[in-house]
Amino acid sequence: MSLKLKRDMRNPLLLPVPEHSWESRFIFNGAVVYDENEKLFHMLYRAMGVDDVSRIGYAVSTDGVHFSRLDKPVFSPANNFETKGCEDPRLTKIDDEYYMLYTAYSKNGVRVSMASTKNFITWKRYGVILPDQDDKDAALFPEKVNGRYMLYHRIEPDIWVSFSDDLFHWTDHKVIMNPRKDRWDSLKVGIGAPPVKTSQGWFMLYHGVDQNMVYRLGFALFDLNDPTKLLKRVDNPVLEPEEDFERFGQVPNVVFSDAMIQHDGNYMVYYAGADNCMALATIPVEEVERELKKL
Ligand code: BMA
Repeated sequence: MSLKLKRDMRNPLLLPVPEHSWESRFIFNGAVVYDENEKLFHMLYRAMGVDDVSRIGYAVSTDGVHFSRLDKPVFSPANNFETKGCEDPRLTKIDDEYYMLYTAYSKNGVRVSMASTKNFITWKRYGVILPDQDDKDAALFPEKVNGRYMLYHRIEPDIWVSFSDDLFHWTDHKVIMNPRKDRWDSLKVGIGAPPVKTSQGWFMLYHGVDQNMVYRLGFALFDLNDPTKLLKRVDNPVLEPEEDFERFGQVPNVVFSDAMIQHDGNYMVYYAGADNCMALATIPVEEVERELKKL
């Protein structure tokens, strides 16, 4: 049996809001965290409106399905690296602070940038944190591994890892995962959500792109003590564009995720359909554990 994510019947969960000029056209690629104390799901999503610049909007939910949204963006371009937008947030809680890695987009290309918040409204901005070259799809580990912070990022076409002692200075950049020839992830790969720590290893959701530019999602497992070491990779995609809202939109044939959380015995994967709207798909944790053991 191959692992498949199950779509929520209420998809799509969030759509653009025509009355809000900053999010009137597309909303997608949302980061989601669940706060155990507040019992709330917090979402930061990428929004595009009349000026084609990406900003970050905020939504909150008690059940992970019905979200209430603010009518203004909570994070907008603020420097020369971001003139074309702040894209694709990924959230990781470290101590009592949420760190957001995002793509800063300008005429110079894409760069990995970082900001942090405690309330999703007010921010500390740290700017570009990785070397000055095209780089995106970055996600922080939720804890130090062997005494150092780690993040995954993507320099085309591979997934890379970098290390830091303080979260701000990143070194020892190294490739950890490549595209696979003649497969659904043959052109490029990139991290989906920040990796989740499990007893079997660091569990990773990633996206793969094929020669026809179809975006699909897959699972991989990395060594617990050395997350530069790829242990297993599921053969087939766990989600691929099938529904109309995934096949038609700003960019056709795309399922793209920035968020996977463990909640009530399930992995909840928040993903975007066709760079257009937000949706949810889930899979029982126990099923993933069982199937990964067989690989
Ligand atoms: C990637 C990113 C994502 C987007 C995807 C599919 O390169 O730009 O924001 O969802 O392409 O278009």
